[in-house]
Amino acid sequence: MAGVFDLGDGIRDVRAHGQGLINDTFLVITDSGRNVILQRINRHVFPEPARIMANLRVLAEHVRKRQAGEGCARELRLPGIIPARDGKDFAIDPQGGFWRAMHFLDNTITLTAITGKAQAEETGFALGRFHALTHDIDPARMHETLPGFHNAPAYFARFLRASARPRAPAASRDLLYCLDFVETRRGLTRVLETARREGRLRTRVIHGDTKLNNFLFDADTGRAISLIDLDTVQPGLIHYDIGDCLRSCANPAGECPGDPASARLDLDIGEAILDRYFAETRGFLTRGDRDYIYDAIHLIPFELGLRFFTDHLEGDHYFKTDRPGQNLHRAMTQFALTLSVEKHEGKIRSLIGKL
Ligand code: GN1
Ligand code: MG
Repeated sequence: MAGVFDLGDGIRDVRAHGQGLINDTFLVITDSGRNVILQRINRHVFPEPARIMANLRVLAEHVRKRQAGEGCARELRLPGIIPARDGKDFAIDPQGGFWRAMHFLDNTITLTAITGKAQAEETGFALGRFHALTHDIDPARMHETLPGFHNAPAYFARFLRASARPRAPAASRDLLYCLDFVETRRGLTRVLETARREGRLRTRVIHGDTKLNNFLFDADTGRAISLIDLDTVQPGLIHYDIGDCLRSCANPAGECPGDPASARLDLDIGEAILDRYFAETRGFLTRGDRDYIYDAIHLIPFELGLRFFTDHLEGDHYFKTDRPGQNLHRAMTQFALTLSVEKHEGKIRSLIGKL
């Protein structure tokens, strides 16, 4: 499909790229050595992928104007869209697959784990800057690309349906553990949605998928220069992004450690991320926003564990897997992280208060 896009050059090579669990991603290298990201969007997950591209246009234009106006010292770069030869922002293949192409930001790297305070601060900078740049976009201008994404009570309802189905009699210990873990945390799933419904938290434009490998760092300086994977940019609570960022960046064990029990929240990394995040968002983050940051850090790993677990119960049709049982293992990992957050609740709350 690479040839359908207006690359202005021949194609030397196309290879699989990244570790995304939803879309298929390829790196295209052109004859003159330029790198382009080509993606097939998962249509089972994103019902109307054209909405993604429409949102990207709104985002790019807004961010361009804001950064030009401010002449800011440190820009956050966003990957630019490469249109198809017919001028559209995407192309449909004969099987109905939805493809799009974006510029690859050269001389950048992604990290598999945060190894020090400086990297943690850089992640906090990038997320804070992203929110600072987008907080004044009217969310009504953005489509919902993935309806119900981060609606934890809806995920819980879905879990109840999946867990009510008959199972093989010899349920594993891990499975029974997860059932119990989820059932005892039903109330947690409502915390952010209730605050939103009652007007204590307001809807803004969010990134939606702030895991570590969506942050790009300059290969020479190590500074964060971009946040990529913009498919879930849509109206939502910035708390989802903050919780997801700590979930992913402040757990040194990652999403697939050998032993799920090794997942934990590293308080030093978490503090460095939040410290820098607050510095970037001081201009608009409210007291009320701060009141729910602990809840977000608590909820989002639980929510992802619940999503992995439900996918396991439903037969692994949402997240890509390499082997049976992988989604159960991923769920156990997120639940161990949730437990670690619960264990450190006092410390996390006091560091949020202090920053
Ligand atoms: C999925 O596809 P990817 O890797 O960008 C998922 C996120 C999860 C993440 C966990 C649309 O993101 O919500 O946090 O996996 N994206 C979607 O690795 O469901
Ligand atoms: Mg994604």
